[in-house]
Amino acid sequence: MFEKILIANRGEIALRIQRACRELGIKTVVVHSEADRDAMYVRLADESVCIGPAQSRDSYLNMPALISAAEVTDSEAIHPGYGFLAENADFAERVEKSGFVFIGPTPESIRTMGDKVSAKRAMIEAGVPVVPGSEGALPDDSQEVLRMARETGYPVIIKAAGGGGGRGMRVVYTEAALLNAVAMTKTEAGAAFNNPEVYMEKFLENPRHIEIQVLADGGRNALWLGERDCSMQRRHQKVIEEAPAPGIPRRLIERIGERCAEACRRMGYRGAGTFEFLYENGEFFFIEMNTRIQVEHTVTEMITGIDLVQQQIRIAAGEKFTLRQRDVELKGHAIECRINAEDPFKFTPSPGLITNWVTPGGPGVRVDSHVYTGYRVPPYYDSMIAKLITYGDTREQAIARMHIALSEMVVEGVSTNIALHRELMQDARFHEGGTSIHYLEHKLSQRP
Ligand code: MV4
Repeated sequence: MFEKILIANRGEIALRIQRACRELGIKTVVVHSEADRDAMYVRLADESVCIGPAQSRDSYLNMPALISAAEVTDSEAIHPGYGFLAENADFAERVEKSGFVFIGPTPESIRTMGDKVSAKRAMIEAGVPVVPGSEGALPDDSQEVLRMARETGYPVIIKAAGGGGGRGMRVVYTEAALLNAVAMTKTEAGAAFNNPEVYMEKFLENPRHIEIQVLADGGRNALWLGERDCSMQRRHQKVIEEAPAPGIPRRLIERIGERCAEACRRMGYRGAGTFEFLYENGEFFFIEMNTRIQVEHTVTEMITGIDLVQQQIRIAAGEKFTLRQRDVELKGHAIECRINAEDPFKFTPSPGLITNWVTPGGPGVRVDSHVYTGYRVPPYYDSMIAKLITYGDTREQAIARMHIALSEMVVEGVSTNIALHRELMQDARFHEGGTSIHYLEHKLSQRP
């Protein structure tokens, strides 16, 4: 096992990784920007290194500074967390070339999945169902593009190969609008991702967003750890996630999960990963793979009892990965509410000093947060300040516990979305389960 790991991230995930390290007896180095100097998790680390000014590009995205920090502290491995450089294949490569272990997949896997066209191709080869469409980048021949769209059937969606997470896409409803939309998406993609390649998919109008968690050792042992429903979102920001996904037949999910695990074996995938699907009319369609630990990994931890961050570290250290599919038991139900420091109506960030912070507790309640009374939420980064997770034997119990936990929670000094979460815990459609990716935005648009 490693003796010392450098954590190349901030906020709650930096603390989450620190906790996993502590349990494994690993010393931690936390890097921080000038804006995060006084954070408690920085003080709690065995060592800390300031890597630059507040702006992410000068600190958390500064590859030479991160690698120097690993060198001067004699760290053996780097955990990238999520966001920042977590899915940057060049960073993973530079980490390895500098003699450190990157806690994550190989640069090659990150690169393949980062290109959504090559990711889709890999899934087709592995027998994972994908959204029907161009099965590759769109050709230059307009007649051919028109023919593909006719065959796919309108509406179609044009997506940038270098995009993902909602960036670089355009929906097309008519043939008259197609070629112009393709040209515009290509131009934007070239500018934004340095890759003008685009592809075409059938546009699914009212799907759910369901994802499968995997863990793999880079060889033949690859497991899937159930699914998560992440449909409750606004502007591509997830708001609530839960596991398992309500109302989807178990045998269907098992079949998809097995396909994902098999895809990992074929790719030699190493570490934790997530296969994202759209689910509509009883069918799964792959859209993207995330090659990192995700914010919502917690709900999977709650229903499996498996510490995913520890598993990432064990796999990266080359420990024999002994977990087997039959050891993965999905039990109970977990829900995560992302608590953001934001305006409850306009959703604009609400940074500032937290003058009072009281977190809930009791059976089945977990709070992942780096925040405390007297903490100042910096204006430079993501506005998420806590993840509130509840567990129950049933979905109803998890919801009831979440509603109580939200009532117990006190945050003063900054605005938050706690009231929205409380409203959602009493929403009839949420209680039914199975709302689509458009539900929250629709509900918000109906507000007085
Ligand atoms: C789609 C889609 C409908 N049909 N693809 C948005 C984020 C990116 N990961 C893929 N996205 C979508 N792809 C087809 N063929 C609808 C979306 C989409 C979406 C997907 C997941 C979660 C939230 C979303 C919000 C709007 C659109």
